[in-house]
Amino acid sequence: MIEEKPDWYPMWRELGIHIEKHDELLAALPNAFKTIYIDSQINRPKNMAFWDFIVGDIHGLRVSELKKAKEEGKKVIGTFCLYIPDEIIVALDAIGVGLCGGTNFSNFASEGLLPTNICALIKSALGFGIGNVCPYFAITDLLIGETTCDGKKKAWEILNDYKPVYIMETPQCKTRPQARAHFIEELKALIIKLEEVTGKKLTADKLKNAMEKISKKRKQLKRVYNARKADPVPISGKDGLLVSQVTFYDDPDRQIEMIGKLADELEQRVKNGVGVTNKDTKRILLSGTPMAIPNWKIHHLVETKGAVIVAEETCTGTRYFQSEFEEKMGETIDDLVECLADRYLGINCACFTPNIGRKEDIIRLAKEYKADGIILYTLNFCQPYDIEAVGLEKELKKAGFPVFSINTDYSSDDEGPLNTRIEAFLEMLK
Ligand code: BJ8
Repeated sequence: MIEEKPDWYPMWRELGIHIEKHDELLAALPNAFKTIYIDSQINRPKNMAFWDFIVGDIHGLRVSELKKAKEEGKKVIGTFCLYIPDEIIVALDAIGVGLCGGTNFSNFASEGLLPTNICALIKSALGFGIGNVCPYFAITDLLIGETTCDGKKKAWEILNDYKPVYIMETPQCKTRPQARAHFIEELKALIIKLEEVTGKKLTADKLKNAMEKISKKRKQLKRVYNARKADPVPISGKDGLLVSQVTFYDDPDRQIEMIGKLADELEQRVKNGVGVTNKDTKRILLSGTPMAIPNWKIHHLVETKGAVIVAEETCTGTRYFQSEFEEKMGETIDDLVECLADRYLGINCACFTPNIGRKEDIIRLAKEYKADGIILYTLNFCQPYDIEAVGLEKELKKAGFPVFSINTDYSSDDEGPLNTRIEAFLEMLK
């Protein structure tokens, strides 16, 4: 499929992309993908061909669709956090694109703008935003930031010098009634901002339809994750992660269809006892900071050592689909916004305090997915997840799970020591 790609250069030039840097990026990605996905895996589900195509054509088909939609008058809205509801964007006939960066390739553009002790995700996202190497950034009409962690909060101020950025204020203590009330007001303010940008008026019908559509996408992804509870596991952790990563920027209708087909195949595999590894392979639950595409580092290290990652308690994993709408969503915009607020406040991100739900989630998931061990994964300099990892390690061990904490970034410099430590951890698992 990669050989059949049309010539996308005119489109990239039109978007103002830094072609030389972009070529370097696109030369590196297929090689990494081939090593990590094609050469090191066996018996992959046949429906993964769709995701292979999507990665092979990462800046092609989808970007051309976005460009066409813009020519037809639609707006493209970039987001960086799971707390920004796609439902509102879709209901206003706009297109949402999740933009976090998962590679240090773009750091050349953010160097000097940020202190060195900032997490790799922020450096990468800011670099992509400023360096004109990412057509998804280039095509957006508006970026929506949020007040989750301190690093992101301040990064939006820098990004705002290059692109229009709207900040949504997410509460810090979400369990308080006044925090819920404030979040509802923030959602309403977001609606007003997006109405202004799109030139469209939100109606209850449009919002309800969008909520049903995005909820359907989440439910299909949940089916894929549910299949990963089986032993032998029907899909690798790498492929499970890739499916999650792509949901952030691909067309929601296509995602519903393609994830649905993959889920059908996986459920059939489970019935037939077909796996990508042998039964009784060591099973790992990974929990921590999100892994934006193409961050496949830990999955590759773990899975080339004969173990398998069975789930990710991350925003590019179970947090994406875990919390769902109440059955009765309501009929008015006010009802629906409340329903949205409750669903989104159910996401257990370390930026919130207290965040007791995350510990409960990890223990529940470790049991449901029959994990032999838990890896707590933190990007260097991510204070919220790093601090939570200290307490979580103790609590999870107390609950009987072997735990291994990893602090790392996007570079390959620490792969040697990490390999040794991961090997030692896997060996001690029963
Ligand atoms: S809901 S996890 S997507 S905030 S890794 S930038 S926290 S310093 S990404 Fe996140 Fe929303 Fe929470 Fe999810 Fe800051 Fe940490 Fe960096 Fe992070």
